Amino acid sequence: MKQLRTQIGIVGAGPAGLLLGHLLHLEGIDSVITENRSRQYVIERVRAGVLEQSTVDLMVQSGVGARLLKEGMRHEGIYLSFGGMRHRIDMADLTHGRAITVYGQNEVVTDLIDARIATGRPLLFEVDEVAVDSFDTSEPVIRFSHEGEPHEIRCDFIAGCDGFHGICRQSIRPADLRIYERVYPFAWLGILAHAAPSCDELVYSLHDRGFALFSMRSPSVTRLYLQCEPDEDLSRWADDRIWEELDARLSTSDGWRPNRGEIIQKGITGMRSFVAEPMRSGRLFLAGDAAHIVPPTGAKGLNLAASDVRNLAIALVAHYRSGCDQLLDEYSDKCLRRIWKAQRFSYWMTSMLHRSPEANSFDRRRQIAELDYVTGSRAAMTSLAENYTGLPMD
Ligand code: RFL
Ligand code: PHB
Repeated sequence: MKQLRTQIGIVGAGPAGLLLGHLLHLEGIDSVITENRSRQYVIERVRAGVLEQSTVDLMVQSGVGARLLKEGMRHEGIYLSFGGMRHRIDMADLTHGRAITVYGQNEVVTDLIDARIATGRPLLFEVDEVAVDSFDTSEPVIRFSHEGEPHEIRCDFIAGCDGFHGICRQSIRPADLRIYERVYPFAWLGILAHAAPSCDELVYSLHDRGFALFSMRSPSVTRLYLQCEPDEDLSRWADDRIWEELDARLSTSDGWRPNRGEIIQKGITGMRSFVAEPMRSGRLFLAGDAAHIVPPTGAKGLNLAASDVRNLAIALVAHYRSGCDQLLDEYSDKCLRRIWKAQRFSYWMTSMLHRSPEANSFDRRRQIAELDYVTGSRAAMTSLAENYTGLPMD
């Protein structure tokens, strides 16, 4: 058995775990990051694309923003499309200059892994049989096996950054957690295509055949999503059928539609809202998707992971610098206020833009009226813009 000792044991090397390890490193706090997947898998997993202004600011201020500033695509507006017309929301104008940046989660994770490796601090991929224990004592433990050898990390605190399916939240006694959840009766079929984006900004579209989203990853790669059935069989979606459906749902009467190109990735994403409260049990702190999930329509998941670990890092620094645990005690409540606002926004965007099988003709007319209002009222557009570009982290 190999024994290790660290200050913070971090489970999961997604955006939450890696960014936390980085922020702690900057403050001279030691950590070990354990990840059950391979480095390549973690980097190649296709997920988020939209960073809020404050996530960009956090990356830049903490010294991992150089490539993001160079390659990220700053977007000052988005389009809402319905009835064959695209309506632009000028987010920067409505929010005194705030914007979003399109930069793939793959790139964020790549930059954070590079930064971690440069510090020489441990980051262990492909660990197995991970378990967390004794977090109700002053010396919690993480156990796992790595390269065939059992390991034990003793630490001051555990950060559960192991995503929705991870083991950290599941290790907390059910009686100590309150769970809030909604599962939506639809999913997203997402593709990446080698095609130059035909529009400079994202297009969220509601069509009678369902939701569609036009996004991008680079000047030569388009990212597109279609609302589909929750149990959709990907093998039923030949490339031609995907393009026809995207054309039907996205093309507008001014002749705009997405450019086509070779499809290089396809996947289905379920839609769920989920919150576990509190985000702490003893010396185990949950952050990111381990504690909460939002449907992707609001583009909030990765950004919430960033704001959680920012709060956690600040609280841990206070603990080590001044022996004061007030911020650790306030961590869950502080995060949850922002999380619930993002839940509200993501739920609202999702219900405004998807065709629900439960909706009747009244609901469909009301949805169009909602879009008509949101794209016509400066007050409504301002509310959308301030939420989409991100509410303050403090
Ligand atoms: P992650 O990214 O799931 O990372 C958790 C890590 O923990 C590992 N793990 C374990 N490690 C050790 N031991 C165990 N027992 C473990 N179990 C699991 C996992 O392998 C993984 O590496 O969670 P984190 O760090 O909290 O980050 C959250 C974000 O990944 C997520 O919220 C976003 O991807 C959500 N999301 C979006 N968020 C945005 O902010 N903007 C977007 O535009 C956006 N678009 C999206 C999205 C998510 C999507 N999918 C596929 C779910 C679009 C899509 C399609
Ligand atoms: C993406 O580019 O993957 C993306 C963009 C906006 C969303 C969700 C995903 O709301």
